[in-house]
Amino acid sequence: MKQSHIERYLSQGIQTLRQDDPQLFEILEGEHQRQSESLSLIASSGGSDSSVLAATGSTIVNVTAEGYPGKRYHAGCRFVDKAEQLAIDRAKQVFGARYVNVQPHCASFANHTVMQSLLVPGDTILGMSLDQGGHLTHGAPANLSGKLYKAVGYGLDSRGLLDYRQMRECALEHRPRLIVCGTTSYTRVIDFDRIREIAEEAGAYVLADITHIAGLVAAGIHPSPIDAAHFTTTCTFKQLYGPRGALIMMGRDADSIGPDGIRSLSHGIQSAVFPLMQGSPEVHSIAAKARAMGRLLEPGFRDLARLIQANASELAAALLARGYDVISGGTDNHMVLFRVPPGLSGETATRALEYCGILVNKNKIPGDYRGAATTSGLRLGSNTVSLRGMGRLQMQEAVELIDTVLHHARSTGQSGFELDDSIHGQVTERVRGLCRTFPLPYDYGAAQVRPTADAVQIQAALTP
Ligand code: DSN
Repeated sequence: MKQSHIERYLSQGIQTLRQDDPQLFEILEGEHQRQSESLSLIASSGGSDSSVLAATGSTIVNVTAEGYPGKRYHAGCRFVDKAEQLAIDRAKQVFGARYVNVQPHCASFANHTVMQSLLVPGDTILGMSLDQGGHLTHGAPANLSGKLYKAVGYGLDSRGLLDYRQMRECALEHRPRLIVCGTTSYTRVIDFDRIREIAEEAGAYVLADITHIAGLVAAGIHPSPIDAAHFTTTCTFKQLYGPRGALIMMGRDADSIGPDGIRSLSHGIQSAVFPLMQGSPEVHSIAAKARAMGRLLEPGFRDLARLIQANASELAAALLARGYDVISGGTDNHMVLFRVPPGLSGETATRALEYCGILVNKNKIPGDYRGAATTSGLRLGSNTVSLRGMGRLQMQEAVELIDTVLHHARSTGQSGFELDDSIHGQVTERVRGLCRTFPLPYDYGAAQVRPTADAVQIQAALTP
């Protein structure tokens, strides 16, 4: 097939970069290799395939396009309009939504945008506390959401499960205008219908931030909040394997009249995204969101989502079998949260594991006496290892390697650690072996980059 204009231009771009700016080229090449050779168990990592990256890097980025399809403030938006409408239509199909806005630059902005469409400074919001698994933008004191609004927090019960009773009590006591749900480290199913019931009783709106579990929701593996919540937000780069950016979605409440008594809630979001919060949208990201949504509609994505969940369960089971304190006793999604052994903090454990090529992140656990920069826990996630086609045996091996490092690493104070060279050498070699055997899909070469449709490989990985 003859190369098209855009194919020539994009491949010329990478060649020019290598030739004219070797300093930057080497940084980018080094990062690509680092990702290939690392065992990423970062819960917020995904993996964008080369077709998503090509859309992100295409010349559509040159278009300034304030406004929405068919209603722009600049000329030259014919193709941008089509790309944005395609992203909207596909996202609606993926999530069963009635309204989608694909312009938010990131999920944090998306959350602020929803708040701006509903609230005035001083209003009360109820969100999960940061140290219980919430997100900064759900009302943390350090974030604008905790400064503009009176933020009240709910959390987990003594079993590490979301405390709906506490949520209800807080809602009835403080009468928030908005209840924010969705978490960054909660490993169990979230009952969005129950949260809506609490909100109805308290006279509040519901915002579900499904940034972490959006892929499981899209695949029908986790209950969807689209109709239960008034507003659903998600980033597009974690479990949706798309570009940096976010979506705001609505289901049955899209046409409900908003707080001003005149406009619908979705109309409120439309004008809150632009012009209230953002100017010209990132049209290249919108094009890449369209591509990512297209990949989610492929039948193989459900297999990948099942693998993500199965792999996380296996990680939790293997940790429990080795005596680790797994918060909530297991997982229903892609995340696992556990306590590090005595003598180590989450910070030293993270550094020691990274030294051996295993990437995780330190995370506070319920009742943690350590701060967020140190922590007593680690959070694991299975999005990227599942994309690589790893399965049950590889999760067991990953936990064996984690256990080896955590039991041999010695804290030297602050965030320092010591690890015997022989342990470092053995673990690093086995990590490299795993990564070589299960390369990231983009190492296969462009022609074969269709991992989410590769049900055969995924089914093979699911087989013990
Ligand atoms: N919210 C952070 C996380 O969960 O890792 C970044 O996306």
